Amino acid sequence: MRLTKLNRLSNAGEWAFDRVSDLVGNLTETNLRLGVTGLRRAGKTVFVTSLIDNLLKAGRLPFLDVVASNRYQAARLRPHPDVTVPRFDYERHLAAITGTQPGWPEPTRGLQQIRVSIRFVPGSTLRRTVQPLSTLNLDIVDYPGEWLLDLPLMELPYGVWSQGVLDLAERPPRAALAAAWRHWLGTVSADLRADEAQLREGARLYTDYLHACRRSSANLSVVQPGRFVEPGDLAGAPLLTFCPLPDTGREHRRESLWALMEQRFEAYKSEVVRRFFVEHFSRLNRQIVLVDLLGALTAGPGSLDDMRSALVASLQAFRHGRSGWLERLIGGRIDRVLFAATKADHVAASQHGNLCNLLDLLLSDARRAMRFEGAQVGTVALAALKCTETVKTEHQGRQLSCVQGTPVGRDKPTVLYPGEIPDSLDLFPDEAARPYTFLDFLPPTGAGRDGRGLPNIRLDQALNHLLGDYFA
Ligand SMILES: Nc1nc2c(ncn2[C@@H]2O[C@H](COP(=O)(O)OP(=O)(O)OP(=O)(O)O)[C@@H](O)[C@H]2O)c(=O)[nH]1
Ligand SMILES: [Mg+2]
Repeated sequence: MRLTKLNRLSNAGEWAFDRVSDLVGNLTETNLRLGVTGLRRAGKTVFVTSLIDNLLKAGRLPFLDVVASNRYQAARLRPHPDVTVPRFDYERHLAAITGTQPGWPEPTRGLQQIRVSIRFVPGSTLRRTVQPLSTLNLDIVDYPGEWLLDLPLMELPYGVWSQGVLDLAERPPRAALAAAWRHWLGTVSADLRADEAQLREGARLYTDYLHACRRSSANLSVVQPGRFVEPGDLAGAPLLTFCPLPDTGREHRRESLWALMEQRFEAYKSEVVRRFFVEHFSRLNRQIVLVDLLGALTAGPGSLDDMRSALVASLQAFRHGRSGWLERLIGGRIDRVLFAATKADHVAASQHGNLCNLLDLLLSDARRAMRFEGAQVGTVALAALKCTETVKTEHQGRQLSCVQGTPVGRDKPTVLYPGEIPDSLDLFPDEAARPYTFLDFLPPTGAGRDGRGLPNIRLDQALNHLLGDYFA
């Protein structure tokens, strides 16, 4: 059966989608789980919102092969088969971005997921003969970035985790933030019998320290365990009443402070972290790692190192490598990964090449390890929502590439010269120097009102890498 070419735009597209469903009764569907990985404020929620909006409207993905070759029919949101997890509130996030007073979605406080089904004409003649129209169900979860940092805990015994946290807390800028908790540690003995009140007090002071890290202008990423600062539905649960302790080197008696803390830590690992991983991350097929490199450059050298170690440790929890058809079906290995420097619209287009190179350099070991396992790895500089335009201005006889957009806190578009992105990791002249200031922008007024999808930078290229072969 030859299908007529369908209008892709919004309502007409939905109508066409229904008609096609009726016409083609026997479709086989492929499910693909995309892992959107990123630390706090990396841009996950905005990315998922823009991804869905652009797939639904498909008017701003010119270089996505399946669109360019006119094989993209339409997409629509469908109920997720797992009805126990709240749905990703795409409509609310989109409304925040495109409202009369454009703003950003709130930080994510819990788990949400969504399924978008994409219908397309297969690229290969053979596949088309057997199946004129195919469906790809794309499943995505969104979660607070803080929870990602829990994944490395799965492999760590309590003593090793404690020592790592204590070492970090001794050094600036954390030492000052951890002062009250470290003082408390000096007043207790890990070997003595402990009661619930002591556990609660330790956990409270440690949580205060984690909140202080999160608030710090140094933009610290290593904030563990994630549920201490973003508890979701676990607020107040005894599972969250533990903290790291210095090891005395002696044997720890039952009911000692150490033994009780260790029990809670192990329960947290199995009840919270492992469950989160198994239910939502263990069967991913593809992964995009969103990195707010510009935010880390603005915050200074400590922030960049901190972000790198947090990301590298988290990525080790995932299984990367080549996967055959069976693994694709049941999940288990991530065979394509894309590292993305987000918010590329903060800098002029001429800087995107350097931004990409810098991300490559920063995470080169992680990329190599994934490649070694057989995964295909790419890097891109993207903006899920393009909030600025690149404009040229002249300054003292020199042509400068600037960006024009409305910075957060202002009410009018402004032309700014955000500076240049370095092309090496030798970024900061000295420890205290902060030579980079990349401002945050508001979403542009009227974004996406033309019904073509949210304006973006290189979302189509990202999708080609992540999903392209599924559309073949
Ligand atoms: N200019 C620009 N800013 C962006 C873009 N994406 C995200 N941002 C900015 O980054 C902030 C965080 O984005 P989110 O998508 O909420 O980040 P997240 O990773 O979901 O953060 P958590 O929910 O806290 O884990 C937004 O409030 C915006 O200020 C983008 O494409 N362009
Ligand atoms: Mg979010």
